[in-house]
Parts: sequence; C-alpha cells; structure tokens
Amino acid sequence: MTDRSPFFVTTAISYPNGAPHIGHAYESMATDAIARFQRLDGRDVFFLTGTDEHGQKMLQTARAEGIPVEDLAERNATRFRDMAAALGCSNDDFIRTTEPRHHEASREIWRRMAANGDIYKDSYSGWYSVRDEAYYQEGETELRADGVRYGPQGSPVEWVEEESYFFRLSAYQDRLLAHYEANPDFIGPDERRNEVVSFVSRGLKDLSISRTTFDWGVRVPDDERHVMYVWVDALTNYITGAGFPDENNPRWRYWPANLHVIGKDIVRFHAVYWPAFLMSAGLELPKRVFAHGFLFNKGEKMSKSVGNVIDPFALIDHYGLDQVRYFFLREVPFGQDGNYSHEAIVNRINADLANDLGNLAQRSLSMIGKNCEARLPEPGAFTAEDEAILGQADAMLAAAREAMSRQAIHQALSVVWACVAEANRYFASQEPWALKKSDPARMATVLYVTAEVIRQVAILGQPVIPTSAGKLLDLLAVPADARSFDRLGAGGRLAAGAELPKPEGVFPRYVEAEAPAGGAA
Ligand code: ME8
Repeated sequence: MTDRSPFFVTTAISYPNGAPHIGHAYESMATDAIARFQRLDGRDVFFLTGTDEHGQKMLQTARAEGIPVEDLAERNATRFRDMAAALGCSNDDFIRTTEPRHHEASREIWRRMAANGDIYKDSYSGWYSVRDEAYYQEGETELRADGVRYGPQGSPVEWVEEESYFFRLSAYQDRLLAHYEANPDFIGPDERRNEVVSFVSRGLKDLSISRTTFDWGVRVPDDERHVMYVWVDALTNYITGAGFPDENNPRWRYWPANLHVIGKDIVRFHAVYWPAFLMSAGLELPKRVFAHGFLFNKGEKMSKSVGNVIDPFALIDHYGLDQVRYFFLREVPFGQDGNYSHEAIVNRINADLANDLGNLAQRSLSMIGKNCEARLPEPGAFTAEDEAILGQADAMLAAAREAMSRQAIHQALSVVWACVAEANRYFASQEPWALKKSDPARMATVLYVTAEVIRQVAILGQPVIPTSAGKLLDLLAVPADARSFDRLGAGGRLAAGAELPKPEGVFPRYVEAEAPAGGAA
C-alpha cells in the first residue's frame, strides 16, 4: 500500500548577505533528493526553501557595500532562487522573510507566545556574534591573544546592552528534555542529539528576542521601537510556508513538518529554541531535525581570503548537474563533514556513472538495438543467475527506504550501485555477445534481465540524478506514468516487445581539458 500522507521537508533559509556557496548548494541538493524520493514513493510532498533576510549581518554587509539593505536582499535572494533552479530543486515554494505573509506569521506567533505569558520586557547585557546572529554566555566565549573575544564557532563577539524582550526559555528545560526522551528520533544524527541533550541539561537562560538599536526586522506587535531577534522570525518561516496563521489554508495540512534539514552549526536554534517557541504558541513540533556536516575544499575551510570558495553555478557548468548531485550525495556520508576535490569528483563521474552504469546501459541497449530489431526481447525461463540479479534489484526499494528514513542518502545510493556492480558481473559472466551465435534465445533473456535491472536502477536513481535517470527510462521506453516506486519489483517488469529508441550515451566520461603539468613528453 502506498502511503499518501503529507511529507513536509525544509532546508534552512540562507542569509543572502553574499552569493550562495557550495555549502548552501549541498543542503539544497540533499533536501531535494529527499523530497523527490518521498514524492516517487507516493507521499504528498511539500518542499520549502528560501532566504533569511533580516538581522544585523545583512545590515552590516549592506553598509560595507554602501547600498540599501533592501537592495542587498533583493540582489542575493535572486541568486539563491536561481541556484535552487540551477540545482534542479523541486521546491514547491521559495520563502523570503521580507514578504508580508511572513511578517504577519511572525507577529502572530509572537502574540501567542506573549498570550501564554512567556514574553517579558527587561534589558539585555551580554555577548553577541553578528556572524552567527547568536547570543553567547560569557563562558562560551574566549578572549584570544589578538585581544578579540570569540564565540564557540570562532566568530568575534561584541558586547550588547539594550532594552529587550525576553522569552522564558528557562521554563522549557524540563519539557524539552522530556520531548527528547520521548522522541528519540527528534534530532539526528545521534551525536548532535547528545550535544543538545547535554546543553539543555546544563540549564537554560531566558532568551533575548528583540533589538532596539536597528530597525531591519519584523516589528514587535504593540511596540514599534523593537524588531524581533532575527532567529525568532527566521524559524517562523517554516510555518509561514505552511500558511500560518490561516489554519484553513490547504497547506496547513503539512504542519508539523516531517523534517528540517540544516547544517550542524545551527542545531541549537532548531532543536532548542524552535520547539520551545512552538510549545509556547500551542503549535505542534516538527517530527525531526537532521543536521548534515560541513563541506571542506581539500580539507580546508572555504573562505574568501583563501580564495577556495566554490561557486555552485561554475561547478554545474563544468561537471554537469547530475554529476555534481551524484558526487556530493554519494561521496559524503550525510550527517558527516565531507571533502571535495577535482580528483574525487572526476573519479566518481568516470567510475560510477560513465563506466559502471553508463557502459552497462550502452552495451546492453546497443545489443538489443542490433540483434533484437530494437525491441525489448522476450525472455525465456529464468536461470538461477537471472533470478539472483533480479532478486537483488527487487530488494533495493526496501533497503533504500530504510536508509532514507534515517537521511542516509549515501547508503541508499550505495544499495543501488551495489546492484549496478552485480549487474556488470552478471553481464560479463553471461557473455551475451558469445550467445548471439550459440544460443540467441538465451542472449535475449540475458539482455532482457539486464534491461530490467537498469529500469529499476534508473527509477531509484531519479531522486539524485533526475535528468540522466529520466533519459535512461526514455531509452527503455518506460512511460512517464510508470516511473514511480510502486512500479519497482516484479510487478513492474519491462514489457517484452516494446520498441526502443536508438540508444545514446547518457553519462559522458570526464576528459581533462589539458594535460597535467609535467605530463608525459
Ligand atoms: O544559518 N558546508 O544561514 P546560512 C555545509 N539563516 N553546509 C553549510 C556550509 C558548509 N561549508 N556553510 C553553511 C543560516 N552551511 C540561517 C538559517 S534557518 C531558520 C536560518 C549551511 O546562510 C548552514 O549550516 O549561514 C545552514 O544550514 C545553511 O547552509 C544556511 O546557512
């Protein structure tokens, strides 16, 4: 039975204070793969992404560039929107926190938290990191030899003293701990969950949730001198996207979100502040928050000064979209930090895509083209070898589903590529080219079985390599309405006799443009 229940998945919303980088692209690709997987598996998916446009960081960048902050937001939000499109993201909406619908939602959640008695006015004095847009306790900061005080993520902090509204976060310590205990899947991976539990167990202080020294933000209801602390409005984007506060909005059926995909640096906001705000406002909590790791360029942190910031648009232009998506999602265990380098990308493109899958498809399909009048051959009785490889293909869905339920995207891919590897061994050992003369009926069976395995690989490959998988399915004449996961397994076998188009290569090899320096003379 297909599960048609709603599945709401989000990315973090990025600060458009600069152009998007590969870290942002990584999160979008991964979340898109998750959204596509669930859609193909029959779920009613809503996939939300967008930009987080308020806060001091945006203001400071705009000032440094000498342009109005609205212009900075506009310019870069467009680049983030373009990036999502360039990455082939299937997001259903793109939210910008400067939109009126979002101001309305933020003011409403504030009113509900206030009505619940959780907001009071006082004055704040303490450390603030503009880069992280985060308040830190003195004990979390460190005064270094350069005379500058730094926060736990290595960004400088400044002393802030101003009138501020506070949220009674301290009152939520026990309820949060009880929630983590009762819902062991609320935070993933486990390492992140343990960090959150230990942070909350040490005790929570009330949180300053408004600022008065600038006005770039959502105005606090009934007190126009204050704008909301940027994270209060930023987190609210997830319910704005679902139509809040209009609970008659058809999108409200998607709340609570099934999954917030975020990076490991913003776990505290999503797993501590956000559930506390929602509890206070009487709203349901998201089911899961999953934190991916950070990407490094050959082990080095990307930074503008080092000059190793990778532009996702350039990467896609250079290697191809599906190639980039496949590389990052296969290479980096989702949840751990990862590295990328030209060599590693080329290796994945050539080994996994061009050789393993591309060559198998090309060889088997061109044999069908030449020897079977371009029609899918009628198979004879299956041998034990045929049954074994078909069985492995039929078993992929269950294993991939299990992996995807833990956001182990790399494991889902490894299940599929293990089947590709096995199909290559099958093809090589059956030697269909030799059967052509000796036993054409057996050759037909081997080609049919190989094509059927490729069909299932392509269907399951769609979340990560949608365009190339689509081309493979075209080459197999699989109709558009027969490409979802309910067609996997024995029930969806290829129809013998179907006419196939002329086969063409789907996965080009990456060839170095110029010989490496000092190459062979
Ligand atoms: O944090 N590798 O925005 P942001 C992997 N506006 N992921 C990375 C990364 C890297 N090198 N650098 C950043 C914010 N990310 C807030 C979010 S959500 C209500 C508000 C990830 O533009 C980062 O962890 O700094 C985050 O999930 C996302 O990119 C946006 O980061």
